Amino acid sequence: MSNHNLFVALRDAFPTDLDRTAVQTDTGLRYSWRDLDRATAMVANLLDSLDLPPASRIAVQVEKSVEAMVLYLATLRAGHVFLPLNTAYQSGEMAYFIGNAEPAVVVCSPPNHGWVSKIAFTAGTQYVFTLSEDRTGSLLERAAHHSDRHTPAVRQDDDLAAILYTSGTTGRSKGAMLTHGNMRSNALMLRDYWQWQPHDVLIHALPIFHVHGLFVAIHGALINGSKMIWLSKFDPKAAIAQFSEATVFMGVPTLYVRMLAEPSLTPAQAAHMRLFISGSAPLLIETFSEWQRRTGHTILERYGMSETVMLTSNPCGPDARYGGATERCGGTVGFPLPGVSLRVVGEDGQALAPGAIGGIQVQGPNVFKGYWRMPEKTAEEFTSDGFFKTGDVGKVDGRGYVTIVGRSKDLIISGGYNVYPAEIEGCINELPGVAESAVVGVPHPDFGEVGIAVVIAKTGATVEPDRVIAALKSTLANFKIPKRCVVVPELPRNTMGKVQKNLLREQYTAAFL
Ligand code: MLC
Ligand code: AMP
Repeated sequence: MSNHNLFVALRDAFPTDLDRTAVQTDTGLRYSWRDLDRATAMVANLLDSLDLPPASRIAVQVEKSVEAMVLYLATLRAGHVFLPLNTAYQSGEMAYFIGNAEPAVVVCSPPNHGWVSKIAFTAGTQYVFTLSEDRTGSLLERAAHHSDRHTPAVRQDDDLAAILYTSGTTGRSKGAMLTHGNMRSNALMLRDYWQWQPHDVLIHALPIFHVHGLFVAIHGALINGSKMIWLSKFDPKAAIAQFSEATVFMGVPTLYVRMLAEPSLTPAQAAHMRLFISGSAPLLIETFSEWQRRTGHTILERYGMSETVMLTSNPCGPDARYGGATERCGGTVGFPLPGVSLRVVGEDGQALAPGAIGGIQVQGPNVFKGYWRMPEKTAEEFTSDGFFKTGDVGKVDGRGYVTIVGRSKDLIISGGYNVYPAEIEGCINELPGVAESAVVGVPHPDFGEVGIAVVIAKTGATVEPDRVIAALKSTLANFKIPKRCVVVPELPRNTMGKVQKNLLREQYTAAFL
């Protein structure tokens, strides 16, 4: 029986010369391919020694470091299921994720050990380790006692590799279950579609708790045996300075906007680069065109989701499936990737003709297995013929280019992070004196889109906008906090009594411009 463990596919792609540099960090560290192999073996052996049930969840909320990536790879290697958590999540949010996923192991930053371990042990977690970005903490201390050789656990395509929590439009977050097959097929396909070469060097500037930084970027480099230049935190000057040593950059639009503000961004500085990729949020055509003007490079925009990894991409080279098209068409997210079926459907679920706007549905080896312990929710999100309803609204033109024009899900994408208004409104509505609230997304020059909270006070009560914001800051991850709060006498409603968020969006559309 062959081993379909994603780790094996990544490990098989390591270069023959294992002493070459695999990762070089902005803190001056250098890791060879052999270092990655040995370190992942040691952590995998530690996990094996804990005698966990197969496919245990390993929940991780730590600062970005190469060791955090090693922990991810070691989790795959040991056959467990990785559950990455945004470092901005606070205790209420963490209690939900840990309670819902019931991880056997939780790894957190040393300063958070007190409150995180309390939550974890209450939820039945057996082991809580710490891992700091400076390579200290109990995880590595314990791993140091283990062998640096390890035989990867045998896993099949359908076995779980990771759970990514995505917030729900109503109710709580859902854990998207991704399999070894989902991720391996996507990584191998992108290797060809984006024409990765072994001499490529990726600037890794994104956080590693979401699909973009954790899967697209890391798998992309590893499955090509390509080196990574690792930035612990995105800094536009530092990223641009690395262009002369690198060939591939991946970012959310905010990263491109911030780099465009730097005078050091010039065609000469970008001359060594091969490919700039953008995704996770809409890339404004202004940013796309300005980047072309300032660097001579055309950004390749692609589209994906936690539930599906990558779905569509503008071409890197000629795409034979679309008459050899090579144009990276700004404002579009390109073509469905090889192996991905994408259709646009109307209200009645029937496929629409080219150019017509409707709901985007997808099918392919990359599409997830379902939501963790939510069979009904999973069934709702798939059609009877097996297509996943993305919740994005778009169209496909006559040439095959897909454009996303909106979302049917009530979602704000701020700097590449998803913020669900329902969750924020739920918190605001609990505050003293609040009768009701509506959170809407409005354009923002840096984050693309940010939330504004529109609040109604109860009769006779006074609600201070600053207090609303302060109260939210104490319970929610910082990127979810609305950038403004206004208290108004009433909300616009339709004849059914439903709040007309489109009118609120229009009213506040220029609030940050
Ligand atoms: C930070 N802040 C944000 C924010 N990030 N506010 C709104 N939206 C965001 N994305 C706020 C903080 O709350 C804080 O506010 C202030 O900005 C400064 O915080 P910071 O941590 O210093 O910010 P910074 O480091 O500048 O972070 C900005 C950023 C980061 C753009 C670098 O948000 C980022 O890395 N975004 C990438 C997200 C990502 O990887 N998405 C991929 C999802 S996968 P205050 O008030 O506290 O001072 C996906 C699928 C796919 O979508 O297709 O890829
Ligand atoms: P997440 O659930 O965090 O993985 O976010 C996925 C969502 O991000 C998708 O459903 C889209 O709404 C959005 N998204 C990803 N890439 C793009 C893109 N290139 N353009 C517009 N929206 C995007």
